[in-house]
Amino acid sequence: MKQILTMQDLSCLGKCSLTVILPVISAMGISCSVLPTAVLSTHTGFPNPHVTDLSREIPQMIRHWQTLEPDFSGIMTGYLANPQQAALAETLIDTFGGENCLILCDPAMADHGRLYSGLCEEMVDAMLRLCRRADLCLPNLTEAALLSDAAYRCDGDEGYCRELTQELHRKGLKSILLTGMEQTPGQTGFFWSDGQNTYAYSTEKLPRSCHGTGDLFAAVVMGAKMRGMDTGKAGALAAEFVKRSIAGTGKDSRFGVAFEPELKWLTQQL
Ligand code: PXL
Repeated sequence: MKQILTMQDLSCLGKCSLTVILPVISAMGISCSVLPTAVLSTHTGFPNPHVTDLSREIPQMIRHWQTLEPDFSGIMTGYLANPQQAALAETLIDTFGGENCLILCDPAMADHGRLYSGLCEEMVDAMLRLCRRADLCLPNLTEAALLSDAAYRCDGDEGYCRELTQELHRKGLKSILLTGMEQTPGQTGFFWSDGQNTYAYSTEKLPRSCHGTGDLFAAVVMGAKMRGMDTGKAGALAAEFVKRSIAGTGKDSRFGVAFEPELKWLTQQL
């Protein structure tokens, strides 16, 4: 069984990041180790979360793991509590990211045109440096616009996505799966580019947005890549899984998306 390591926060109430990644990766038949960046009482979409920043603990955890020589087939980073943690993620990659280890970076720092509450502007440059280290990056439209210094458009069609990915390649990113593409009204999808080849995928857009769907998408992509799928197929599977999960989520989506009933369907697609 393959083993991956993921570095992101543990938000205790309101499913996102680790509480989404862990069950999805496990259901996909991959073993998942975790490096928590912070423990939050809730995700930052709720007012005034209590945050315990774990930056000081991370170097010691890495040092301990070094004595155990774990073998990771993938390293996946997500929400980081501050810019210094991006440098720690780079150390993690230097230490455990061997030749055959897939590095996936979800620069989970912004949505709907702005940074998540509590994050500072310096996060953008720190995340850009980390994204350069990744084999595959998964920004949404807001994150891609911030990372590439471009104007944000909430209704980004394929042309806009192509421009954003070209600019991100110029900034040093390798393979980019850009989420939130809206080719025509009522559709949502993604645009993938590795600088030479591109691929666009669209599906029906449900008329609501739920918290944690970016993390859910990233988890499925990582799991599917570990199961040998190419990036286009992995993205399409992730998009359909997210859509099914949103469709089954009740009115109050602040507590997260109801992905659990869809896990069986997900495993049947592998
Ligand atoms: O879903 C991304 C995410 C992850 N972690 C925390 C967040 C968010 C989005 O708001 O607040 C703590």
